Amino acid sequence: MKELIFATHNPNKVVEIRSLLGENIHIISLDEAGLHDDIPEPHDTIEANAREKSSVIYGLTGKDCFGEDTGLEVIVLHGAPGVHSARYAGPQKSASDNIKLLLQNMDGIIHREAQFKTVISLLLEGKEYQFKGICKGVITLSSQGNNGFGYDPVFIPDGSDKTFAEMGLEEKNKYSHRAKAFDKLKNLLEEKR
Ligand code: ITT
Repeated sequence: MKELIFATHNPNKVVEIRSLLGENIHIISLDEAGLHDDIPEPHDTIEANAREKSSVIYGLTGKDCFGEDTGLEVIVLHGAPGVHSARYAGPQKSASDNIKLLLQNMDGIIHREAQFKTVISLLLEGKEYQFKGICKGVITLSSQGNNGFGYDPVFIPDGSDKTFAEMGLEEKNKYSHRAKAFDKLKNLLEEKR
């Protein structure tokens, strides 16, 4: 079975990715690998931050691994919060603070189109592969639903009338940026088997 370390400290991402990758790929979380330090996200693009996560962990372990960075890009806010999505309302990385600020900044705005973008950086024997997944949708006027994490309560993907936070994981996986990116990763690993 293929083993990959996942360079994240977000347990919600680990749950989602285990459900997406199935039984032939064994995901080891950073906690399980005994790696507890924060990984910096110093760059101004999602692609570069994804690479930072995988290369830091590869440098520490020498093992095959991947990181992913995700941003919510709102058209009328010129792509914000984008690469700054995790710390939009400050370094505390609070989902409720981030949502509050986003809704405040979109107060009175009719055009609420947005997209989630996920970029995965996979390092296999030190060689990098990147995969992107985009999910288009709209930002709601208020929070709806209790599932998921991050901005899920305020994002309705195109093709649905529910926010991600009103969906179970299986339903979110039908639409999500993360599912699209990880399908591509899965295909590459299949090819290499
Ligand atoms: P790691 O860097 O440790 O992987 P993180 O939570 O900091 O975890 P990101 O920098 O990729 O992850 O996330 C940027 C922000 O976007 C952060 O606030 C997340 O909660 C949010 N986010 C990421 N994926 C999301 C999703 O599928 N649905 C809703 N919000 C999401």
